[in-house]
Amino acid sequence: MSHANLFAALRDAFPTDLDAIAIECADQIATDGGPLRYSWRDLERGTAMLANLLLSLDLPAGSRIAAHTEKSVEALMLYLAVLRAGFVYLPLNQAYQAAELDYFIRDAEPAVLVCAGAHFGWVSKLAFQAGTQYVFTLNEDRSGSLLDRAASMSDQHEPADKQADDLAAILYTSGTTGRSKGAMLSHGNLLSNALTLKDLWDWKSGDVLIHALPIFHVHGLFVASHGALLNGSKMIWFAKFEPRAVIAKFSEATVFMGVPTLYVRILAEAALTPQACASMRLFISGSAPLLLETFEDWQARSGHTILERYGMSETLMLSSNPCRGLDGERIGGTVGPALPGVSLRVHKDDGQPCATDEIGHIEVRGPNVFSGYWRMPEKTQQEFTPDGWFKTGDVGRLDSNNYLSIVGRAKDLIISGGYNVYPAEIESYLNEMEGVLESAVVGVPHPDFGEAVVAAVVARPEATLDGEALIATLKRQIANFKVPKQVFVLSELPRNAMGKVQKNLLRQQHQGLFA
Ligand code: MLC
Ligand code: AMP
Repeated sequence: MSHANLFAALRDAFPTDLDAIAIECADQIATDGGPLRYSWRDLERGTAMLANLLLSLDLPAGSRIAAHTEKSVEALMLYLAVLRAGFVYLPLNQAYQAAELDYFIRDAEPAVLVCAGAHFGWVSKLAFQAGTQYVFTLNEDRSGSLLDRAASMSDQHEPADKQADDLAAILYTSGTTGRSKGAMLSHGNLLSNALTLKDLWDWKSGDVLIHALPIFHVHGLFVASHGALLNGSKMIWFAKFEPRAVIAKFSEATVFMGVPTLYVRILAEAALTPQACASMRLFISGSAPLLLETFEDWQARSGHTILERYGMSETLMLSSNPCRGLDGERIGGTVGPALPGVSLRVHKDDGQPCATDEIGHIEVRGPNVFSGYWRMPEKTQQEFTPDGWFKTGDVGRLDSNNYLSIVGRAKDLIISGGYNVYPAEIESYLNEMEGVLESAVVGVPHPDFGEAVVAAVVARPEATLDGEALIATLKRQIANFKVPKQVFVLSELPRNAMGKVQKNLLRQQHQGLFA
């Protein structure tokens, strides 16, 4: 296919009435005092003007356009404009601090970076030092140089001609041993996954999506946004998740997507009742394990059965519980069968296939699977089997109905509130600190975040450490969600006979810390 631009496919699905509301902001007020609203025409014109702005900069083909901004409809339009103009989108969590951002910018070498005006000083310094040509600002109140410059651009633009395997976005995932890796996703990866989910999740006319997730990860940026756009569905947009306000909007919506923490927080509200959810047809959970308790509580309190699905940055969505009753039952504690067109297998350590219900490594193949890590060919090769399957790093089993259950992770990864935290990265920061001899970071159960980051540190001889002081230092260095909720000072780390730190003992010891 020569014209495989994802934006073109999304735009083809815009309703014929371009003046209909495409996005209604639930937590932002327009100048007339009503809710801030965007029509389909606004999306069409806004993305054309932004695409024309990018093209006016005379950037080389394949240029990366990085966004380190708050969630806003304009930030979503920037993403769509990057696709439209044929460049490569690089979303970055606004919580990232200087050292983290510096790494991404040096690695991805974006030609353009968009950041909040309040951060322009330090962010532009990093970017210009790394060779970025243009730094624009985009603020929560829709002010800033990006929109100022776009305002004088034409609102006509023909989407760039793209092949299915042309790069559309790079999503950074932290590495288990050090450097973060940029997963390269193509127009074809994104479009094939979006089309599969449109059908599987039975998107229909009249559907309205509540969008309450951040837009710098797969879940909010791709799964949720593409789903609504490809169906020409209105989105009720939350710049920040607020459980009571979300419940109040269920009566105007039909579809909601969240990480488990969002479901836990909504369950804590008395306003969650079957009546409040009467117009809803589908609640989807993913990005982290959904506890069976949450699944069952949700059934009892809302009258709806959550559909749990499984995916990752490198592969987009992989498996899903059924949506339509005739496709089967939604089973709590499982992430359902592989998506149509996606192949999924479970293999033993020796590479042999596991029997039904036997636990092993989850490996996948399909049009959704990324082409590799940005500028890391060796790393890419390591993550694929010789016969071309991607090793997810997740551990699970397939039952006799081919439903997958994820039972653990081979990768040393903590998922806190849907965000990935790699212990090795936090340990490297702790080990650099004055007085720290060594450290070990683990995840322990947490009622709100699912898992919470906890660290154990050992002081150098003669040094005295204070856990709170270490936390305060980390808060100035790394994104807030990565900072350990507690740091324990130990005289030594538990080790096995081979000298390896026994993280499982640390986990066991602090199992009940947040119970
Ligand atoms: C915030 N905090 C967290 C945290 N989020 N701590 C641990 N884990 C998290 N996820 C901390 C802050 O540092 C702060 O600490 C305190 O909690 C309050 O911060 P906040 O900013 O007010 O929190 P809040 O806005 O309420 O954020 C919580 C949240 C957010 C659950 C809404 O984390 C969130 O949106 N998570 C979703 C992530 C997501 O979209 N993941 C998808 C990845 S895609 P202090 O100490 O400063 O007070 C993927 C693939 C797939 O995985 O399959 O989908
Ligand atoms: P990310 O790198 O942010 O894309 O995170 C991907 C990881 O999130 C996967 O490899 C899984 O470990 C985890 N994940 C995603 N969905 C689920 C789910 N439904 N249940 C358990 N883990 C999940």
